[in-house]
Amino acid sequence: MYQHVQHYAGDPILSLVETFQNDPRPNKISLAIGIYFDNNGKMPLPNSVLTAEKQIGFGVKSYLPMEGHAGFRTEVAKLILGADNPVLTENRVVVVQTLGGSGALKLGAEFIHRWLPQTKMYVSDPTWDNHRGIFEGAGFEVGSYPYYDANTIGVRFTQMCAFFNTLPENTVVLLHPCCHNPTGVDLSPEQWDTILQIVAERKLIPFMDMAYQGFGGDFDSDAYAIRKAVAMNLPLFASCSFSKNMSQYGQRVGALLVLAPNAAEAELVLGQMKLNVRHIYSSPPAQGGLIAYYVLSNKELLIQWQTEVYEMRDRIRQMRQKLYDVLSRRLPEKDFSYFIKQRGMFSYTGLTVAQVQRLRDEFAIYLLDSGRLCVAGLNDGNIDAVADAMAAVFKT
Ligand code: PLP
Ligand code: TYF
Repeated sequence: MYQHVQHYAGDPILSLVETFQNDPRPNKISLAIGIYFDNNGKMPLPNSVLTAEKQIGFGVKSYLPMEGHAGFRTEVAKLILGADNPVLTENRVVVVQTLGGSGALKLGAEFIHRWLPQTKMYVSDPTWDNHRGIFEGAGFEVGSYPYYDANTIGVRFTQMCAFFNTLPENTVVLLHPCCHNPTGVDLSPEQWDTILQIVAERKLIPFMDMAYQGFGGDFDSDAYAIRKAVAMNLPLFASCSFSKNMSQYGQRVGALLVLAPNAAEAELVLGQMKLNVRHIYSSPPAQGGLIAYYVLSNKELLIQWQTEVYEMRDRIRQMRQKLYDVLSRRLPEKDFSYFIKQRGMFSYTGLTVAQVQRLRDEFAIYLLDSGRLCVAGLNDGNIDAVADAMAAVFKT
């Protein structure tokens, strides 16, 4: 009956995690998946989140509404747009609690494809693999725009601007407001100003996917591009995830925000979002939504949580510095400053596929074939081994 079903080769990142798990070498090190690990190599639960979990407890949770927990939706909008953002009182920001950032992307993609059916969309070259899959799954033809420059380990900004300047009205451009996955290479505020000006002039639809708020600069500066797009009154879609910054990976906590031109249209958009949710999974998970609501709505817990995220961010920065220090000492002729300029959990290392393969085969160190390294997987116990091995393969 199912013989005709096409074989699925597996997700490249998740398959590599499996290969790692089956690797018998005791000294193996995984820097492949995008998960934050602490200095002991463990996934930490922030104390603020633990406090919230204890308060919420294990009792029965009823269904949430289709659009999610009302308090969560209000607090998320404040976190992303800034608590005093004037649009918050204009009732034209649609907020839906979603199944992680992935769910927000899917819901946004489905909505745009259904109601603006002629649109094409573009992702950065490269981007998180799943962006393409999610948008193609919603019916989009997905192209890519110039982004990463392998020669400078920076952004091909001139080419990116030129490309945006060719796009027709209502084209969706997927942007990473902070901590670009997979490269770690972000736009500066000035570059955002330029790009968003082009987005406005050409009447493009910016879809900002923010899965790492708090890991780049701070919670406010990481949301710079989103807030600027709101200030410019662009037809913004924004997805966010609490998987990493609240360690809610398995609880599936995220949100989709849409800026509508007015309250009446916001109501229409929300209605269709609810309908779509109803027809796919009826309502989002209660536990994770309540946890995030509890943290975000309690002033002390909010500050404690943000401080805890900044500790994670600072630990990642220390690992970047250490990697830079060791590699620069070992190979003084090479400029490794990109390791400290990149932001967030990931670094495009500049390693070739062959070099990545050598790291895996000879040193049991796992990076993605693209050369992406999860800096948050480094710690005081493994960084010397990783830096030594990288220096060895960089030499070849
Ligand atoms: N968007 C980006 C850029 C990501 O890196 C991720 C997760 O790794 C997601 C979205 C998905 O987030 P979630 O795990 O909450 O679905
Ligand atoms: O490492 C990454 O970029 C992500 C991590 O359900 C991830 O792919 C893994 C599983 C999942 C969502 C995100």
